[in-house]
Amino acid sequence: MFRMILMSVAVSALAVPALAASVRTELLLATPNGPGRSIGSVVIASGAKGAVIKLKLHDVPAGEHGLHLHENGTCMPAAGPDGKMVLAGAAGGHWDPGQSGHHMGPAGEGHLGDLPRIVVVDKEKGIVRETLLAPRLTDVAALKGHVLMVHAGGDSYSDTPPLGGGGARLACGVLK
Ligand SMILES: [Cu+2]
Ligand SMILES: [Zn+2]
Repeated sequence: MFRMILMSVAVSALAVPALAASVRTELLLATPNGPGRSIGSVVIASGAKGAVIKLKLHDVPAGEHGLHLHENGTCMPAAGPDGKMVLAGAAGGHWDPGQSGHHMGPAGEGHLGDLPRIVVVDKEKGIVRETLLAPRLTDVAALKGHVLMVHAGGDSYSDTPPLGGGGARLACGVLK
């Protein structure tokens, strides 16, 4: 009996590191010269029902903002298809390991990087204090090296209109 208890303790101790995976980043304003001032930090941890995203942000303009994982690990500006500079454009498009090609929001079957939009609760200080659940993100360690992006506008959770993910890129951070 005693040996069985010891064994089960050993097994659960081994299982803990995988369950406790987390990644984090500091979100920096996207500027024409690259990453600028910090607007706060985000931690993404694995949970029983998916990834748990904890945001502590400040100085975010009032309203709703699209939130996504983007494919690349850089927040530098880059030229868009029309040759014009796009803030944080080098981060690429929404992370889409399943190659769905569709923006369908956190409950859809499109980009895996489509996360719930965020809402500013204190308009004066631009405070965001949210804990969001992303049920489709089961492997948090796989997010490392991708970018977390906050957009200037809200997210339509659909492909139409184009740039329904929130338009311009407001702030960006590489997940570590
Ligand atoms: Cu985005
Ligand atoms: Zn998307």
